[in-house]
Amino acid sequence: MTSPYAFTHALCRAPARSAVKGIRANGGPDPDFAVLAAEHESYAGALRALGLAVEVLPPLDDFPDALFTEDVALTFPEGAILLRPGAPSRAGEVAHIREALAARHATVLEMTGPGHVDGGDVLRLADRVIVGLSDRTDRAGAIELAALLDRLGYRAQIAVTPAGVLHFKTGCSLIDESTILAVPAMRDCPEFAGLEVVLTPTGEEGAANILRVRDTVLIGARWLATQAMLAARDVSFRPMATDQIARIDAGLSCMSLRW
Ligand code: CIR
Repeated sequence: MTSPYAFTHALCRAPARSAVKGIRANGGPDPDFAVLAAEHESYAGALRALGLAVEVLPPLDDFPDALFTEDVALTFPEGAILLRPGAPSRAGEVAHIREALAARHATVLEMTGPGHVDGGDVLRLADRVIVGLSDRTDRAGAIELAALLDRLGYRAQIAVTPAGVLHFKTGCSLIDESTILAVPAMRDCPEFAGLEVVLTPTGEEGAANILRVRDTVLIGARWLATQAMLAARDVSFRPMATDQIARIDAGLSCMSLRW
C-alpha cells in the first residue's frame, strides 16, 4: 500500500452548462456557470501546480453532476473500481468514464449491484479504506465494494455517515496520515480510534471537505478559522474558490479522481 495522498495523476471532467442544475439537497440558487467553470479550472491548475498529471474529460450535458468524477469510481496505483452511484440521475455517468479508466489502469474492477456506493463516501487512510453508509451508499454496496477493494489489496471498514451529511467525506478528510479534520457530528466515529480528530470551528462545518495532495491541503477560501487552525499546526495549505460548486453540495475532493 502507498501513501493516501502521494498522487501522481488526476482525472477531472469539465463542467457542462447543465451543471447549474446539479443536485442540491436543500434547494438554493443555481450557481453562476462562468464562475463555477473558473473554480473548476483553477482546481485543475492547483493539482498541476502540485505536480500531478491532470487530464480533463469533455463535459457531459446530459449529466449535470458529472464534473464530480470522484463519485463514480475509485482509483489506486493498483487499479480502478467502477462504482454504482446512489442518485438515479448519476447512474449513467459510469458508462462515460469506463473507457478513460481502462486506458489508464491495467486493472479495472466494477460493481455489479444491486447495492450502491458514491465515491464521496470512501475515505482512504494509510492502512485501510473507510466506506461510509449514507443516503447514497447502502450496506449491500459497501459489502460488494469491500470485496473488490480486497482484490486490490485494501482492507475496508464500514462506517456510518451522520444524518444530514451528504457524503462521509463531506464531513471529514485527512490532514495527514494520522490526523482527521471532522465536523463535530463525526467526532466520535469509532473508525477514527487511534487517529487525532481535529474539529472544524463553529460555523465552518463546510470546511471539512479539504483535499490533501502531496504536501499541501486544498481548502475552501472562505474558511478562515479553519485555515488559521491549519497554519497553527504548520500545515501547508492553498485556499481555493469554491462558492459556486458549494451551491450544488460539492467541495474539493469531489472534482477529481486521484492516484
Ligand atoms: C450530488 O449531489 O451528487 C452533487 N451535486 C454533489 C456531489 C459531491 N460529491 C462529493 O462530495 N464527492
